[in-house]
Amino acid sequence: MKNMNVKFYGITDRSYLKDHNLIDAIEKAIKGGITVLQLREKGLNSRDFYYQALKVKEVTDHHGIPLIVNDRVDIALAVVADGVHVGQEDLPTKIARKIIGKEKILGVSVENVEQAIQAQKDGADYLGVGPVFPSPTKPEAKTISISEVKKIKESVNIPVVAIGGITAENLYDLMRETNVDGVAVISALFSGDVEENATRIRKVIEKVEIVKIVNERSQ
Ligand code: TZP
Ligand code: MG
Repeated sequence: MKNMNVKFYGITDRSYLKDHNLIDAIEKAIKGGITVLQLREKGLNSRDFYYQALKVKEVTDHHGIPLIVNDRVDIALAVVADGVHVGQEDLPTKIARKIIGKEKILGVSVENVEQAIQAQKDGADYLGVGPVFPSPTKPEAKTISISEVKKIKESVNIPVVAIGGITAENLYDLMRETNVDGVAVISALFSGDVEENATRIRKVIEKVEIVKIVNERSQ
């Protein structure tokens, strides 16, 4: 993949911020250790989404963090973001890849092995898989079993990021059991103290990495 560390994938959702400013919250998430940021805006019109994305890009560029735009290939290109993330109801992977070209990062949400293999074949750089736990952000979505996540991870050779209901408390076991490359977090990152949340989550991710290295060495 085009040079991106997916291990701590922060995704915005302004509804968790109450009266806090999105840009401040992103700054805090970066300070706490996210490695990539996705701008996810479900309610904005195109103009507002574009200006929002421009502002966010200034911050992510300043800190050297990749910016991925959710859903909107046009806005990703318009603000010269690092990439775009599409789901199974957005533009098909092949078409999104054709529009953004070879250099931009393309993420695709998948729910099963078949979709994962297809997305990889069609040009995805990484996969989002979930919800792995019930998600307060997407309560209507049916969870995917841990064994399916494991199977998806084993079926592709691009990075796999788990999403949905992930917290500092449950991510250690999830990452150890599934071997996913990263975790994507919305509510457990952006509700309350964003910097403290990010710092706690990042620490657990680092613990997973250390345990993995130690285990590999002792084998
Ligand atoms: N896709 C699957 S679950 C989800 C998305 C966008 C929402 C994740 O949010 P949270 O708050 O981390 O559960
Ligand atoms: Mg989408």
